Amino acid sequence: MRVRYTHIIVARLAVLPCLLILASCRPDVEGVPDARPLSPAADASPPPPHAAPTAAGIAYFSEIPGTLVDDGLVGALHAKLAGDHQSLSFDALYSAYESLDAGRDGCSGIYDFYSSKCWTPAEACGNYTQEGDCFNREHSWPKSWWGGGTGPDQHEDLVAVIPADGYVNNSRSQLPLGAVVSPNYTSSNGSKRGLCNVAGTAPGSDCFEPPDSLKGDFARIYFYMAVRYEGEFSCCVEPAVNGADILPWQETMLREWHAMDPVDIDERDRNDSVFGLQRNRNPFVDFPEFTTRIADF
Ligand SMILES: [Ca+2]
Repeated sequence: MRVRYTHIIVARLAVLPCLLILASCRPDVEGVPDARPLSPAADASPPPPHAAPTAAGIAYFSEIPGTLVDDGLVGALHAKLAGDHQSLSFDALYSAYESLDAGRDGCSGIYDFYSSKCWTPAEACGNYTQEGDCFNREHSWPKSWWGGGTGPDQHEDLVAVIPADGYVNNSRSQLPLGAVVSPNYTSSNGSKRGLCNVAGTAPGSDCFEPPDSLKGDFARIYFYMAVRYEGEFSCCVEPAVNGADILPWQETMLREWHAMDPVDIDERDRNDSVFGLQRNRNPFVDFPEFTTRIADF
């Protein structure tokens, strides 16, 4: 094993100033054009702190040295996440969803990331003609971005393949995440599709924007994907990514989303549930400050 044991307290002390003043810990993005802020309300006051990691999260990452940064940290996290990963079958995701997110936003069934619907297992798609008809398994990092193959483990990765309304999912298709101006579709949970309003995107291109309360969740899923599959995707150059590398405009925006929508208890508990099924977990949910030690995803 390439990593050595270091007590987790070292890492926790090292990042304490970051936890206290999160904004000051954001990486230097000098030279990148200004991106649109999330929303005036989100800009008005500092966000609440991230939820503390669970005991399972602390134990899981305790062997990651607190001194590692950048490629060293990415390499150590990649080795652990890939080595521990026990993929479910794609078919098993539906039943896995039943044990995730219980109680989130008042949903004791299957929590939907693209709409406000709270689903029962029987409502899995199926055909749909409108929002609310059924839910399916959405690759939040679109599968076309790695060439569409169904081989392990990205195609059924429980961190990133999320329950989502089939109609809204189809509406997003493979659009990159981004702030939207003048949406041409808005779902029941406030997800929007329409013209991108983010510096660095191609003129006239469309984006898909989750509601503010989920922006950080998506950012952390993307950071996980970049690390878990670092060096594993030989395809493709897309508007937001190149292989498993997140392009600068997208990364700048996701880091803003990560700070403005901190980890809450629901997201943290979901990570524990994922770990129970898949045997790996999202490090950026347990330790949001890991992002300050990685200059480039
Ligand atoms: Ca959130």
